[in-house]
Amino acid sequence: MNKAFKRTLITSALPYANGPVHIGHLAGVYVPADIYTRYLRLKGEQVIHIGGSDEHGVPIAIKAQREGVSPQDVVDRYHAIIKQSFADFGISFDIYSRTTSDTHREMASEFFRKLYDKGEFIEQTSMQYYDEQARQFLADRYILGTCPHCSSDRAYGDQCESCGTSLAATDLKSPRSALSGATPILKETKHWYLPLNKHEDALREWILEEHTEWKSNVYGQCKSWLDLGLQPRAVSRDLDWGIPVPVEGAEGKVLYVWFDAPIGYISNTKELLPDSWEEWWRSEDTRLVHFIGKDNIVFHCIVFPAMLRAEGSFILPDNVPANEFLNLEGDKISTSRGWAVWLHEYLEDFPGKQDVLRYVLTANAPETKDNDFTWQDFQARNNNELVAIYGNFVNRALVLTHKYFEGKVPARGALTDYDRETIAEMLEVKGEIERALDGFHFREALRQAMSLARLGNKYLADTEPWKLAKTDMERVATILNIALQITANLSLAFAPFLPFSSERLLSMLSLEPLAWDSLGSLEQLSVGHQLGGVELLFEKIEDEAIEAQLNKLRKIRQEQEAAARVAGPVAPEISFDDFVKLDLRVGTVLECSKVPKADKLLQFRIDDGLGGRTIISGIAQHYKPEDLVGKQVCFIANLPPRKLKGVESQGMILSSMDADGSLRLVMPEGAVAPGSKIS
Ligand code: B3M
Ligand code: ZN
Repeated sequence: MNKAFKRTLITSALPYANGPVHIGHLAGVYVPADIYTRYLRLKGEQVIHIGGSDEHGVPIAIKAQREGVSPQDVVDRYHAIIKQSFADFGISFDIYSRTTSDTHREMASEFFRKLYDKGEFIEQTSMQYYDEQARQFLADRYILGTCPHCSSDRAYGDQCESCGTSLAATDLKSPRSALSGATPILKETKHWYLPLNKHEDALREWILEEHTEWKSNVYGQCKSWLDLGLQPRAVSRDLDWGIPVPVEGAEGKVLYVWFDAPIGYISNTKELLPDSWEEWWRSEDTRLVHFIGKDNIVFHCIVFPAMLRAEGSFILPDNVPANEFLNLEGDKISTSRGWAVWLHEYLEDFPGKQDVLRYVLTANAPETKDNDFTWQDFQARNNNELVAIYGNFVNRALVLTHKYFEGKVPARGALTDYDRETIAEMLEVKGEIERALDGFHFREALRQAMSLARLGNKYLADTEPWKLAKTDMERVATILNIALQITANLSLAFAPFLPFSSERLLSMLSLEPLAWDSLGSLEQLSVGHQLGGVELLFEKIEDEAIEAQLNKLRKIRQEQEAAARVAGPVAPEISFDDFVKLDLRVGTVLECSKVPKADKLLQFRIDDGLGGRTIISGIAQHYKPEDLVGKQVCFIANLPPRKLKGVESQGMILSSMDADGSLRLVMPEGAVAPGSKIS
């Protein structure tokens, strides 16, 4: 770390509190942030790790509306789940708060007000859709309409989910409000914009010249944004969920979620350290590091720094080690499609195996490119690395010491050349891990920690102390002393990565946590020190457990495919005249029986209010005829008659079929007179 810095402030992206967190979140942001924080803490540096839930924004408001609850209910629910998942996985935040806290509302309001008073915003009016019935402006997601590209009638104001095209709300044909169904009107609205262009030159110099050390994926994205030229960005929205714009005449307007969320880092620091938070945010000797996913780069490297510059009293980030995305079994993780491994579900299926997931996600972290999580790789890394190398080595060292020396650390005698080589290699690991972690290369750092376990494993396999027990106990003592020192060093080397296992290993060694500086030392355990009891550090994961996870995913995929089949693409548009040509009516079933020699057909006699008619319908596999007598059904009354199995059918009964092939008749919700028209 640069000498000029006295303390490190680490932030992790604030996840939206509209769903639980999954392995993609953990791999991209929270595990690396936690490794880094634990590493600095072990080194005795001044460090805090700030986290919290992002609780504003349109998707949360929409979810609440769909569920018929308040947005606060939604965020209360998911904030609790997310917070618990992070705690369960050992993500060691110094604070995990939320953007609905009073401290945050106040901080974000004051921030906005200061920029407003300094004249850092520009005000602009634009035309936006307004729902006169609901009396509010509509965010893009609140506007539905017909997609100009694929004619799906369920396209949103920002995107058509049928064909994937991104849209402007005004592109939609026949727009309607998701709130009331009314056709919205275009109405003038005023918003505050942060003129990013004003900060462009300063940002260009700060990033492109002064931060060439940033990860290439981050640097590259910033460069392309800057090269395109920056535009003013609206920092307010017409919405009733969020922090009110603290300006007169701004009723019904709130801060844009991406304006308030990053300020959450500051608010949460203040909540944690009410008396000294400013030292962490206003002092040039604080080093600020943002851990985020790649979709948040522009906000953390351009928009938030521009806000901070406009405010004027805060430091800018020193680094933003953003990761790429983690895919799951070859497919993009998607909350809405349910294609994810949820952290709380993982722990139900693999209780106590937090470190296995932390290990796999780090070993396979999407540091420079998108990466794939597969259950097979998860199993292989557990069985072939954690169990077969790390766990096996530790277990042998401990069990042999218990067997030959009653669990007391034996003394080293004369060293062989091979011993010395092993010890020298052990000493090198510290520098290698540090070099990797200082450069945010977490995979490499973990690989180095594992190389120490490999070294130990090889050392025992090569020296075979169990074969020497009868002939040369002094040699056995030396070997086991060295093996135990390696074991103690492993608890330290892995501590940032696998905190739960390190803690268990320390308790097997009966040791207090070690200081990072001692990593590689041959004096971690003194001669005669009594070890604790031995347990398995890692367990093999059997094929059945993996198969069960794969089955879960297969089921999700089948459900998705079925849903896609059922919904299908929308049929080509018809005119209203075409629709009214259909004579749809309700009738009462007078009689119903099976058609002889046809297993699928039922014959109905329907009271259609016009003297009655016969209809044949292919639903015999779904209903017993006697159950339908007296029921009301819907039918098309003006189809030409056609003969089926010698009987003339005068119409068609309406039904609907699920993806799994189960069929239900369409029936009026309450009784209506036979022959009533459907419109
Ligand atoms: N909630 C987006 C996300 O979860 C956003 C991050 C805010 S960080 C200040 O990806
Ligand atoms: Zn479309």
